[in-house]
Amino acid sequence: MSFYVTTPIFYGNGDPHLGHAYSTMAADILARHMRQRGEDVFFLTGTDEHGEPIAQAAEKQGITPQELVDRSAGRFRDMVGKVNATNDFFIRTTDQGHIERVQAVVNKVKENGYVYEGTYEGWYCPRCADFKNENEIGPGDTCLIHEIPLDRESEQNWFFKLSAFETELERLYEENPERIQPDFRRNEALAFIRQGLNDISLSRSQISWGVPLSWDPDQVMYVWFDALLNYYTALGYASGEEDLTDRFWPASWHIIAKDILKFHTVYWPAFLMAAGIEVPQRIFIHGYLLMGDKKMSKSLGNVLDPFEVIEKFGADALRFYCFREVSFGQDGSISTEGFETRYETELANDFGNLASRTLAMVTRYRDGVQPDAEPDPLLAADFDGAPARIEALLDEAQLSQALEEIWVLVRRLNRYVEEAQPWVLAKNEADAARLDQVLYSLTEGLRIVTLLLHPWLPESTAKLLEALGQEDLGLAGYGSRAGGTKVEKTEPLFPKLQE
Ligand code: ME8
Repeated sequence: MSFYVTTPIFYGNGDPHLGHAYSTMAADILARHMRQRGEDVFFLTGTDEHGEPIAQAAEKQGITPQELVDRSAGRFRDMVGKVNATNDFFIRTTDQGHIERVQAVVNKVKENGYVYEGTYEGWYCPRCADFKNENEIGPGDTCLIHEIPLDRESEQNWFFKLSAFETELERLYEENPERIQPDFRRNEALAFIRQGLNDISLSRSQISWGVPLSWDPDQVMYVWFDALLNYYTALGYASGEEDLTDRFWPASWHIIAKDILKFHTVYWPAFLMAAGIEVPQRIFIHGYLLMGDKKMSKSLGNVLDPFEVIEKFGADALRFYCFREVSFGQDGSISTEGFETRYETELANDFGNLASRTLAMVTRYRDGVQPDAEPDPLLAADFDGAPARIEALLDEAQLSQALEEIWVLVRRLNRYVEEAQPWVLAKNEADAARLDQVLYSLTEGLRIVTLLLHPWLPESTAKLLEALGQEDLGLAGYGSRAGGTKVEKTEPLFPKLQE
């Protein structure tokens, strides 16, 4: 089965921050998990490089827009690597391959009769690149999101007949509620659609930094359509030779945050319908990571720097913390103190110690060979069906619930050590068979949780799996590997923090 997951493409006029890293890590967790299941995976991320804010930022810095986006694409690519994301392609909307395909799709939308010429008159937020409806306007004609004055715009341009898709969109989500997750976000999308949809500008005439319309090159495409189309165009040229569209479209999941819900759940499927292209299967809308109770944002100056965290603790710790601390889908606060607590108590103690204790005992009592014994039935009940449960949760992109289920097993193994007391059994030759069983079961349980944890903790689990003599990453059930494998001790996976 093919599995195609995307992140938003981030604005190429800023620096990557933890919010961008968050969506990237989320998509990567799903991609890695699906590869473990043997699926045919494609994972896309990239940068959104056209539009007014970018042209303005470049002008301020005295450089060309192209120079500006070249620099920031480098920084975003770097972020993707640092969080250890395994994207298959990094799309830039200034790629020639993207531009050509955007033009082809928009021509199709026009051919199909959904484009007309008109005058736009209304309020526009340059930071959102969004035309605002009455109920999206704050006091004094300001943007509710950015709290800046809106521009009154009046210009002659091409329109997209969004209104023609009202009924079809409503039906899409009523008949297939799973398409937008979590459920409360689907209700938001439906509420927006049911208010009635106005046609929107498809092009802008006062901006030149964008994709020109082929039938009217004085106009550039409205940046949101250009940007949204990345998910589709990338498949056409990402691999160089093979066109991957048939293999991966429609996307399995678009991962985004709530700020861009309307664009993804309303504009995007409508545009695809107008072009006669299948709509994406599912959209997961996560919340915001907040510092205290404030949104993290560059303009508010309260950004927790993911690069610093990774430098100090490694990417695994960040990947773990974000999905453990904040339930994926909800808003949630993060903090340095919270991070340190989870690092110590959960990564270093619960998981790190379990791993080092287990490997140390097998080394000490059984010369580093996992004994061959029947799996202890005491653990079987807890591990029964565990991979299938995690798979089912991850099919719904429930990243935090899946992690919690795995953590229950990590804790169960720690309790098992305390209950079984291998160090007591080791003192008495008569308990040798029982010690074999305990060490077999513990090592086997550790192998299962390590495989399950791999998408969140790719680096440390890779080390641990090597120490466990486990070569492939395929998910496995408790008791599926017989004993006899040589294991090795490891350095602490999550070293204690130095003051
Ligand atoms: O909107 N918490 O780009 P953008 C969690 N170019 N996620 C956050 C976050 C936070 N505090 N802050 C940002 C754009 N994000 C457009 C997208 S897609 C066709 C075009 C993440 O650079 C989250 O994924 O403003 C959010 O949707 C995205 O960054 C916005 O990135």
